[in-house]
Amino acid sequence: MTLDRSIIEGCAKQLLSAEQDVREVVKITDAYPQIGVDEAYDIQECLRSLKQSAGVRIVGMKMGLTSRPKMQQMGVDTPIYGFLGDDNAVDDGAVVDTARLIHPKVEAEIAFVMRDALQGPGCDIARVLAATDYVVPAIELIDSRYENFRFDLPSVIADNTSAARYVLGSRPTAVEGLDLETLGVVMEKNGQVVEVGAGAAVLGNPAEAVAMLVNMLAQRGQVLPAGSVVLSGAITAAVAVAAGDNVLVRADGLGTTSMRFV
Ligand code: OOG
Ligand code: MG
Repeated sequence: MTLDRSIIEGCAKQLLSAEQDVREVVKITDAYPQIGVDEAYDIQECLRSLKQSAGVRIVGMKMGLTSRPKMQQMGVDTPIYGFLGDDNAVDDGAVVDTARLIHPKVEAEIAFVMRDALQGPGCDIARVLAATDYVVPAIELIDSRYENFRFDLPSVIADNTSAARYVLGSRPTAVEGLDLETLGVVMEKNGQVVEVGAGAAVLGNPAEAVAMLVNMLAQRGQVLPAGSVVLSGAITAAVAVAAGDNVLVRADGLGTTSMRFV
């Protein structure tokens, strides 16, 4: 089914202004129940073009809903992808202003930084590892533009999978010799452990999420460019944050990364 171009652009503009004005909107499928997954990625691509026209540089991609805890938390059961712009990047340990966010939540993730471009179909874990420059622990801050963080699959895809901010650890680690499946990850909020998990929570291996991303991009005739940052998806459920909070993620052997909220 093809959706009228004016509807695609209208949805993308509405989601962009919701983000800019820090305002919730009703999910797009309430107004347009005919929007499916393909049309939702059309809207996401339109949103990406609008941001690029406004000067945003695309620095990478993210996978979402790759773990059982996240699928259960959000009531959605298929992995999805979104894009990361330089406006989403935050320096390790930096302060994030909650006044610019609607209802922020944080997730513990493993980020891949790609040395080589990857093209699907047929991408697998071995190709991902061979193309990876290094991995680092990451915190993804998600902020759905929808009321009460409630959505269906097409709505969250159109909303760039709730992408808002992310921070990467500052110590790169090569993947050679690393067991990404047993890699333990701990999330602390204000010095208390709030979530724990291991890499295998993400599709059995976080590198599998990167392979899936590459294969999903191929379905739309796209590649994962060299130099991309890839957030491989939350290992644990997402945790709500507010002004005054400090969040730190520690990954076994990879060091830590943190965000502070005002
Ligand atoms: C969708 C984005 C999920 C992840 O890592 O699973 C995501 C959402 O839960 O709002 O980024
Ligand atoms: Mg995420």
